[in-house]
Amino acid sequence: MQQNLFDNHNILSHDGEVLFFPAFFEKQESDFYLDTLTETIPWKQEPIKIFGKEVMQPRLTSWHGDKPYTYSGITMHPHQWTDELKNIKTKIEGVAQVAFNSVLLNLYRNGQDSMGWHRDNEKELGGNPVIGSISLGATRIFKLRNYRDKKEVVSVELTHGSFLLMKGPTQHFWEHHIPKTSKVSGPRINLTFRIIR
Ligand SMILES: O=C(O)CCC(=O)C(=O)O
Ligand SMILES: [Mn+2]
Repeated sequence: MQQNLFDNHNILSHDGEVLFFPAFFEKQESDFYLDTLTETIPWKQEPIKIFGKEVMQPRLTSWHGDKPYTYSGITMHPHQWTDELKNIKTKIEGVAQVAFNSVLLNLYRNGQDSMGWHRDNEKELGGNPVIGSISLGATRIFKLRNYRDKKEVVSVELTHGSFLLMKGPTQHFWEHHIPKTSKVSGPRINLTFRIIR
């Protein structure tokens, strides 16, 4: 049964809006995107600056869109849109009701690759960023926690073919991350569509 893509509840009870669509793409389409993106994206391991020191990110990345993007002390120069990226973008825009102009791709090679706590609050994303996030491959846990007290934590399992949409004031009040896990050995691809002003 196709779920109703417009009738979805907010997984945050206050100070933000995060919608989760577990079966956004069917299995066959998800498998196709996982294989094709694995092969066609120019994946690279890039350094970031943490307290002025350069360290390698624990995952591979690629940036696609019209403009460069700077975060954690590095500037990513854009690659071209591929047919698959354009098709995914069109489909999520129908639900998000915004026009994305860029996408950051992350490849977590196994359970030891991860993403630290952060907010997507670079100023070129605007005041209330809309971030559309597709997951393919191994299921990983996505955690959100209240930025101030760090105590209130919300967890979501990001399954193959799922879509997570963050909007409203979420990036002001909540930070998010992908923890390491010993339970996962396979790769996961994440696409976070963004609007760069
Ligand atoms: O892998 C994910 O689901 C999260 C990625 C993320 O937070 C980011 O790229 O900013
Ligand atoms: Mn993020």
